[in-house]
Amino acid sequence: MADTIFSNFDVIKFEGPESNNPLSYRYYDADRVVFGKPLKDHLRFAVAYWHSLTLTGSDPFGGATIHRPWSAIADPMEAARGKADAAFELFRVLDLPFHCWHDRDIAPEGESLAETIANLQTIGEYFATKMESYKSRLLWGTANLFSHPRFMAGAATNPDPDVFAWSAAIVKSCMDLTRQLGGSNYVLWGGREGYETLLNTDMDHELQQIGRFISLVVEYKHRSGFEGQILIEPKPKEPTAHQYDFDTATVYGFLKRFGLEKEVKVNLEANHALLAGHSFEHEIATASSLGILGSLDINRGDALLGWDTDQFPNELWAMTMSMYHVIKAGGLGLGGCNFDAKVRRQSFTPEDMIHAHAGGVDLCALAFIKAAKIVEEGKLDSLVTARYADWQKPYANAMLSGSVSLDEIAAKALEENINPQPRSGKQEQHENLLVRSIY
Ligand SMILES: [Mn+2]
Repeated sequence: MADTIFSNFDVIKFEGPESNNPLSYRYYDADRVVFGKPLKDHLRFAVAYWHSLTLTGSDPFGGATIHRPWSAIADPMEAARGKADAAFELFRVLDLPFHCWHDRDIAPEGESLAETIANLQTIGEYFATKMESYKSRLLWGTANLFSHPRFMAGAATNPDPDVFAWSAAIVKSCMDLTRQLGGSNYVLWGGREGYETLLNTDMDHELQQIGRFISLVVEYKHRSGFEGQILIEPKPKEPTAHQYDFDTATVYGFLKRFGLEKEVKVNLEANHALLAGHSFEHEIATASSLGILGSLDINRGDALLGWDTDQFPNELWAMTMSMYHVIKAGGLGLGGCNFDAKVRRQSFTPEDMIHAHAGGVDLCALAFIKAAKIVEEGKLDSLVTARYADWQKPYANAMLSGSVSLDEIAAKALEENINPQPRSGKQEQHENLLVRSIY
C-alpha cells in the first residue's frame, strides 16, 4: 500500500449509537437487513473524487487552503497516480462500496485530443489494478465538459460544432472507461449547457443540439454493450444564468420530445433541487412518478446563501422525507447515494474529510432506517390512502378511466345536486406523525 495522507487512519467501523469514538459509524450498520436487504445495498454510498481528492478549498475570494501533496509532483501522470493512491486509501478508510469521477479528476488534459484520451485510458488501467486490491467499485463515471475555456459556451450546446465533436469524443472515451471498470451508471451533467443571455442565443438550435447529443450517447450505450443506466443531473442555474436541464420535470419534457424517456433517468442532487426552488423529496417524488428516478447526489445547500455550497448533509427531517420517497419509489436500483459534498474551506485536514463522510453516511443511514419504519408502520400511508379513498367509488373511477365525458360528468353532477363540503388536509397531524417517528 502506498503511503498517503489517509493511510494512517483505521477503517471506520459500525460501533452503534452509544459509541464515543468520533471516527465511527453510529447508525450505518452496512449489513443490517431492512426490507430483506442489507443497508449497504439499499444506499450504495459513493465517494466523489472531485470534492474529496481534487478541490482545494478555493472560492471566488481566496485561494487554496486544502493541501494536496500529489499536486507538488511535476509530472502530471505521476501526480494522477499519487492522487489515485490517496483516493483508494480514503475509500478503504470509509469502507463505502463505491466512488464516482469526472475524467479530469482522475487524469490530466494532454497536448491534443488523442493524448487527453490516452491519458484517461492509462490512468483507467491504473484504477483497474487498484480495484483488484481495494473493494471500492465505480458507481458512475462522467466527463468534465465545463472547466476548460473551450466549453465556456457549453459542450453539446456550443455554437461551435467542433466543440460538439470534441465533447462527443470525450464522452465516448469516458463511457468506454466506465464500462471497462464495471460502472453501474454513466452521468451527463451539463455544467454549461444553458445560456447567459438570449440576446446571443438560438435556444431552439441549442435544444436540438443537446437532444441529438443525448440520442447519440444512448445509441452508443446499446452498441457498446454498456449495461448500466444513462443519467442526467438536473441543475437550474450556475454557472449559466439558465440551464436546459433545469429540474426533473424540465428534463422529462425534453427526454419526451426526443423520444428518450425510457432510456435516460435522472441523478438528483439535493442542493440543485433547492436552487430550482424545490425540496429534494419533491424532485425524488417527481422522478418516481415519471419513472425516471436513477440515483442521488447527497448533499445540502444553505438557505441563507442561495448558491451551490455542496455541504455534507445533516438535516434529519429533510433526509427522512427523501428516503421515504426513495422507498416508496421501490429503491435506487443501479443508482446509489453519492456524496457530492465538500468540506468547508477551514476544514483542511485529512481527518476533516473523514469526519464529514462519517457524519453524512450516518445521517443518511438513520434517515433510511426511520423512513423504513414509517413505511412499515403504515400510519402515514393509511392517512394518505384515506384522503383519496372516494376515488375507489365507481362513479369516481369512471371519471379517471376516461369512460365518461365532460358533459356526462356535468349532467350527473347537476342531476344529483352534489355539494362538496370542505375536508381537512390534516397537515399538522401528518407532521406530528413524522416528528414522533423521527425523534
Ligand atoms: Mn451542487
